[in-house]
Amino acid sequence: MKIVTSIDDLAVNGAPPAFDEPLHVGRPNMGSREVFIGYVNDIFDRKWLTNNGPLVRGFERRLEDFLGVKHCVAMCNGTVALEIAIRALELTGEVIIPSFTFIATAHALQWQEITPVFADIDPHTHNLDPHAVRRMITPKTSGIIGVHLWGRACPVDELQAIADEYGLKLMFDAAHAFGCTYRGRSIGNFGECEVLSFHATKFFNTTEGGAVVTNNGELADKMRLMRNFGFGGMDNVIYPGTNGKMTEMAAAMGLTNLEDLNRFVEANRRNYQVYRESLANIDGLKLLEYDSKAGSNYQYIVVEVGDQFPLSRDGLVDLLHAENILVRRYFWPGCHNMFPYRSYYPHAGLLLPHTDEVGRRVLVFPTGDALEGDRCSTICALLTNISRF
Ligand code: T4K
Repeated sequence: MKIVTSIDDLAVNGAPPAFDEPLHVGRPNMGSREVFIGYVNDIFDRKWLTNNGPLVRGFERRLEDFLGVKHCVAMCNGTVALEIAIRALELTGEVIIPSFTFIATAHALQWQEITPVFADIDPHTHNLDPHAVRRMITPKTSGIIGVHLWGRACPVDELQAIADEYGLKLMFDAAHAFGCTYRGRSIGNFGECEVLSFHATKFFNTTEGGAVVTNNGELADKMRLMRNFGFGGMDNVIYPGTNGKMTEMAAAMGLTNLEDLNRFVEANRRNYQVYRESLANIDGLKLLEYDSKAGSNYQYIVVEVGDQFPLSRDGLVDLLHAENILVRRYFWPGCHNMFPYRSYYPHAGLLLPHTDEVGRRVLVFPTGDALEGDRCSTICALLTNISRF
């Protein structure tokens, strides 16, 4: 473990870094190589690569069982899954979303000429503030997309009450929340539908991949048509559609990784506990705590860098990157400050004070099963030493 007693021991000042190899946020969790190769051998023998193959169908059934949801429609990635869900729900005009999210949430609307309207977040949870959502409703609003940021459920009941009161459709971007719960029920069961991402950087991955899960059979059928160009049978197109299909290789990775899901969660939970105990003693670093009553995948280690810390958030980023700890500033500076939204709404920040404040402070640290051994403790020891300079 690197010992830091003075600023000369820091890599930014020319000393060797704490880690020889970069530690990434989003290093993929990998299941068994042998199990995956077994699936790949079957794919080679079967010569069935995509278009609703047996592994994709098996993967969908496994997710339905795991989440306790009636329908899972697997897709090529989370962004296309969002686009298809939005279109299947016939959202139009304006849709309310948080700005403090990955850009895909906003782009999935803008891509289909629907206006994303940004509502502010609760600074304690980083999730949508229902009061702020209420303020953004106009006669053009057709829906709300809640995002379960960092895997913490957003205020589902409050958002549903607003949607019911105003006759809006509510769906969720659950890209971070696979394996999480809200009030004892799996995420995936709320709103009209929920969208999952299985991108390589998610704690559970299918290389690229995603899914829409819903308890509404009619909606699921519509999305199945939409992900396959609208084919209702051979030579028979009955709906406008796109290509949102998951491949057999992606499903093979998903089926492989499902077998190790508990190990991934356990590794994340252990890492989270190390960060939690160590950061509790450091002034100016605040770990976003997971709700101990809710099931979580613990996939993001989210820290706010406050004024009491001797370095600014960005100064800390430079210092840690030099040590090969590749922390990320997710989701700074907020969608409203990114192209094209910053030119559409140059004054949006006036209504998004918490988004701007949290965005300026937030830093996401590496975790996952790649952080085995005492790597977490080394990161925390380094932070403790820095805090004393
Ligand atoms: N909604 C929300 C709320 C989301 O967060 C996302 C995606 C979506 C929707 C859309 O779902 P998808 O269409 O992606 O399924 C990453 C991911 O690309 C993105 O999936 C994710 N959210 C977002 C939060 O993070 P970047 O730009 O940070 O990726 P990148 O390439 O910088 O990778 C992050 C780190 O992971 C790097 O340090 C390298 C490491 N890495 C990455 C890959 C791909 C690896 O070690 N191995 C790898 O294979 O966006």
